[in-house]
Parts: sequence; structure tokens; C-alpha cells
Amino acid sequence: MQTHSAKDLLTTARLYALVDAQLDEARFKRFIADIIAYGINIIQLRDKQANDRTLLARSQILKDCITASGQPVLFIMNDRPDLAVLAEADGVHVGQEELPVELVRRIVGPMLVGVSTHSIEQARQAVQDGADYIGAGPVFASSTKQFLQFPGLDYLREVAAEIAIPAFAIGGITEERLPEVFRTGINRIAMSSALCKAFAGNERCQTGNF
Ligand code: 3NM
Repeated sequence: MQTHSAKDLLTTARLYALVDAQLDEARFKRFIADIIAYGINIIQLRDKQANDRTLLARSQILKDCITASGQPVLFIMNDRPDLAVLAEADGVHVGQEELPVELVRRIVGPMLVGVSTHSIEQARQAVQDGADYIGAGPVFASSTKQFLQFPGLDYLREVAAEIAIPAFAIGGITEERLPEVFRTGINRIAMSSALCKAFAGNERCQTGNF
């Protein structure tokens, strides 16, 4: 079987899913299999409520599902470089409040590092810091995470015009909204609740998991 580096897969990735650990194991496995069949290229485990043991256990299930699918899907751990290393993830994703990229790299080494950004200044900083990719948002109001400000489509246009590393539009993205998102020039998206709704029959897989 041909093997791809995580960097190569990131370069071609278009669809990024954020999943939590709230579904029971059987439904979680079905959900992961379904979103991989849908064409998701990257799966981030993000659950602000789950404890460390649960996160590690779900990571293993997630990795097993990816292996079973035979698809080259990347697994990213949210917020936690330590758990990313222990889970042997392909990468770790951090927000503006978490450790800066340089310190994350000291823990995770060559693993992919992604950063959430909410302004063009933050996007430039992420590039300068050596992030492998950014999240750019929130584009729209989200039921998964609360925000006071929405940089929206204008921010996506700025990112598309200037930022060279892969950038995933995030925040309230649904299939219906894809045309206006892609018209900004951005060609990568990240989704959470829309996937839960479509494939797990839930508005949100997570409850109050802000
Ligand atoms: N970060 P949904 S938006 C976790 O803009 C997260 O940085 C965002 O979930 C950011 O697709 C967001 O359900 C929530 O809106 C994404």
C-alpha cells in the first residue's frame, strides 16, 4: 500500500470534521465510519467535558476506525499536546488561549500543529510561528462553541488572498452554506454540528460542550 506523509495528506485535505466523545461507543464507531465514507479527510477529537482516559480510549477507537476504513484520514487531538503524543495522533490543534506553537512543538516534535485564528493578524502570527494549518472563523454562529464576534466571510476573503498554508473555514458551516463559503476563495472547510445532525441524528453530538 502506498503511504503518504501527514503533511502530504494535509495538503490535499478539503474536509475536516470535529467530533466529540458524547455518543456511546457503538454509535461513535458508526458515526466515524459514516463521515469517512462521506469523504472527510481529517478528524479532530474535541471534547471539553471528557476526562483524559476517555479521550485516550476514544482516540484508539477513532484510529481503529480509520485503519478499518482503509482511507488516508488524519487524526488530530484538540488542545492537548500530551494526549496527542500518547495517542500517537497525526497532529494537535490549539486555540489562541492554549500553548503557543513553539512550545507545542517541543512536546509533539514533527507532528502537525494547527491553530484557531479569528483575525488576519492571528493568521499571520500562526504562519510566522510555523503552524501547519489554520482554522479560520467563526464564519457563522455555531451551536458547538459560543463567540461574541464573527469575522465571517470577509475574514475568509482575507485569508484566501494572503495565507499560504492550508486554511479551513469553521463555525456554523453547513452544506447549504458551502457556495458562499467557497466564493470567498477558501477551498477547505471544517464542520461539527452539521455532521452530527446529518449522520448521528443530533443537532449536536455534544451538550453544553463549549
Ligand atoms: N472553533 P460547528 S468555530 C470549535 O472559529 C470551533 O475557531 C471555531 O462547530 C473557531 O461546525 C468552532 O458545529 C465550532 O459550528 C465548529
